[in-house]
Amino acid sequence: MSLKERFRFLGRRFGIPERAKWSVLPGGHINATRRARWPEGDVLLQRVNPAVFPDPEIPCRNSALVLAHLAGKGIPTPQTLPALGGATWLREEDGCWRAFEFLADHGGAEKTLARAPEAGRALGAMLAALEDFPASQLAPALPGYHALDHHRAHFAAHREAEQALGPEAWAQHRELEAALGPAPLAGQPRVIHGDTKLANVLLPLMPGLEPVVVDFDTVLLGTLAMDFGDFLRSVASPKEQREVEEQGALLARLSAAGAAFLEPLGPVGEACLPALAPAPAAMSWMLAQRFLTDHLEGDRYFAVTARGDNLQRGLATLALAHRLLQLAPALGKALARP
Ligand code: GN1
Ligand code: MG
Repeated sequence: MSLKERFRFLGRRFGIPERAKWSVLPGGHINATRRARWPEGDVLLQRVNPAVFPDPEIPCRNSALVLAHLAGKGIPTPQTLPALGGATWLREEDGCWRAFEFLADHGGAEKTLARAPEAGRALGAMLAALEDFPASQLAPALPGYHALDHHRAHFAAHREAEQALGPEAWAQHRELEAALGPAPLAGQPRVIHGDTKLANVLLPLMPGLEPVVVDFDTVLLGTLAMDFGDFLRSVASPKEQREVEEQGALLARLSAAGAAFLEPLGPVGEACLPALAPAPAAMSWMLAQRFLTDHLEGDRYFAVTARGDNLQRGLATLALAHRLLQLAPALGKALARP
């Protein structure tokens, strides 16, 4: 059965009628996501990828637990749509399937960069609401996820990396390695989202609605620096492409978005400031190595449309990490300003 047919087949099990019109939702690198629309309904159906998540039920369970916790605290969350028998997700041979109501009055924050502070505030509020979530309820969805050492070791094992990157990118990589030190993402352990890119914050397209944070599959015990750094890396380059932007303009955008992110966290954020300034560079450097490793290993993890996509993403993300490293001292100062 083709993926298209699988979506229609699973769609019926979530109550999506034959007459629904389907469209593919692009953007994610891992899971397959489609939207089904008919006069009385609008649903997002998603297959969690078992080639990436060793047990795809784990992210489904973790995410359901966290969504219930957030909803209980009045944080706007995506509405889960159970399957016809009442199950929150369906475990199939080709992955784990689940559905949400499609939020047609919201749009991904990556489409309106000027609204990045709004997205940051929503992420900060979500993190603050996770402070009392019992981490013991979470199972690890991906071994080594957000473990910089793990990704560094995998990348370093590829002797052909230097040649594949070329002299300029290789020099950037070595400079980042020397400057960031052994543990640039360290900090007080706390439950974090784990994928705080702009596209995972849906902003309202009309007045009277609240932003909604989505994609809790990677929720884990991590540090504030990880979610903060990943957010600002995405604000700097939401499409993971080489961007041409004057450093001053970039710094102003990052400071505004970063300050908004920290605001709902109160003094917690302030105490962490020195560790937070290099975090965007560190998260970008880690992601670059993940893309590059996947390229060198034949694109088994991040979806590509053509051979070379992960190399391009990796090189662009590495160049970004290098720019973010140069900006780190100024970013630290800008965030510390009262
Ligand atoms: C992946 O699939 P998506 O786009 O939600 C990745 C994140 C990366 C992100 C970069 C489970 O997320 O870690 O930051 O791509 N998720 C996983 O766009 O590896
Ligand atoms: Mg994700």
